[in-house]
Amino acid sequence: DGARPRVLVVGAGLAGLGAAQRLSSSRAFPHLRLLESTGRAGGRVCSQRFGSEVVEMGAHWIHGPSKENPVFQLASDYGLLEEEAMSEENQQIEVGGHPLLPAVFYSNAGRVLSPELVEGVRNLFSTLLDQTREFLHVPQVSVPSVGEYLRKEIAQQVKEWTDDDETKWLKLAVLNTYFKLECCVSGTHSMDHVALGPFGEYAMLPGLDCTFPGGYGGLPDCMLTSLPKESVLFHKPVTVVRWGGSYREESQEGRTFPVQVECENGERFLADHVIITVPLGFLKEHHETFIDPPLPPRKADAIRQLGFGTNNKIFLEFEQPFWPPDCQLIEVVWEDESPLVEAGTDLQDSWFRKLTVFLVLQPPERYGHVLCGFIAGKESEYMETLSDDEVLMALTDVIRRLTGNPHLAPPKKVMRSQWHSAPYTRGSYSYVAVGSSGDDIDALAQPLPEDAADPRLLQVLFAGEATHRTFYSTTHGALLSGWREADRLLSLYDTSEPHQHKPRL
Ligand code: 6YU
Repeated sequence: DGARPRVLVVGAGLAGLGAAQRLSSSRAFPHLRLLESTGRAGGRVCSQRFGSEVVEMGAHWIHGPSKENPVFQLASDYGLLEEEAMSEENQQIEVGGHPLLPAVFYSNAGRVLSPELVEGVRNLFSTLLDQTREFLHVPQVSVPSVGEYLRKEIAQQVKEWTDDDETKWLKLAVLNTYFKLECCVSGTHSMDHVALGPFGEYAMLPGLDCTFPGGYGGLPDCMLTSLPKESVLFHKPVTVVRWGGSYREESQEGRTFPVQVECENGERFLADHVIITVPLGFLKEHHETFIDPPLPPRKADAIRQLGFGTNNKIFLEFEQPFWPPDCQLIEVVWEDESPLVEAGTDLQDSWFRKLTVFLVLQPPERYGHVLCGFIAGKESEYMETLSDDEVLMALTDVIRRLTGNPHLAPPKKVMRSQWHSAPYTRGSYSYVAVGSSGDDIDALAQPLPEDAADPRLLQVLFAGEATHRTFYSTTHGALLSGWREADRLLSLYDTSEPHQHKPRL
């Protein structure tokens, strides 16, 4: 066994766990180690207690839960989903990435907007957004970003609107809410940062997005328990991955390893292969020192060019709901805003304006009256620097304005994610930014050395959501990327027994 290849996996998110699970199901890799910087598995899948219930600080839904979605399949196998989510009927529903929930639009003028007005604007926005996905094979795009395309089209349309001025402004204000919502979906500060040409490459699967009744974290937990206990090491932040070397262990005379991974506490691990699954945000900050010798220029460029922004959640618990009983989504409209007018940049005075949507956690019999607000971009990063009390006060003020009730009782509890400050994540998820394309995703996924004569000489492999060309920014993209790299290694070594691709349940 001593001669069998040694593999290290860095990061115990879904990509790392998926890779480790697949490798450990083959006898070819008895020397497998998973190094995780934090004290828990799951990474950006992160369920936490909020009072007596569990809420999601990271990934929320299974996007497109249907046969082709490996997260859905695995979660179903582990028995983590509700019957309804697994029904054939639910699997066939096509929502195009935006599930429709019963929503109420509140404006900062203290009024609820007419559903007819909102519906018309929503249809317009979703038609335009669909158009932005049609530029994939167009050689030359007229504007570089999704945001600029949408604004150009809106500016055209406005000229044909026959409404009175007040209605026109209101419609533009609602459109602006949709822009901010889209920033949350793409995890970006502005849709002007999201590249237009490649936007249609992100693939959507059929199925009505569903959640995990016991928390998303059940999935990484189950995956973790299927791994040999001694193979997973927590609190092991890797500081440098050295490759192309010839490292020797005292106990293993004669055998040399090309890879040496060093942790913050100085501990070192030798390997034949390492699969790196750290988030793109971490790589952006550290790639120059994290990998030694440094990455080839093409790969370093990909890391710089691809986008990795922030989307955070803010949970608020109320004694009494201020929203109607059937409402599942609260959307916030600032009547003085328009996508055609540059927004103010004063974060301190207006960060909360970027928070555009609150999800009402369902069912209320279970959660009580809990809202989950989403906020993306620089405003979200600024929010991370505030105290809980400051966030609570600012949002109480917003909600008082929305409801027109200056005496509305403040939420009794607040909790939020802080993904940009998280040292081993540095943001929320990736997007294809202006100046980059799907080729950069593939370049990032390319193993090293690039010119390996024999694939067995591949030393550094890359997985993680940002390395999946069509499913980036999702849990299924992450899981598939981990499997992809495990399969790459499995294919290099003759395994006498057929691979067991089903995880041990
Ligand atoms: C999804 C959803 N979802 C909301 C929010 C967030 C994300 N996503 P990990 O980071 O998990 O693991 C890496 C590990 O490495 C980690 O444990 C680190 O601690 C460790 N590490 C780092 N450095 C290390 C070191 N030096 N040494 C050792 N270890 C180290 N996805 O499917 N549904 O609803 C959401 C959402 C707030 C933050 C999400 C969602 C994204 C997923 O969470 C994410 O992709 C995966 O969990 C990542 O797994 P991983 O293993 O790669 O990394 C058209 C178009 C537009 C395209 N976008 C549209 C899609 C919308 C995406 N939606 C997201 C929405 C929400 C609400």
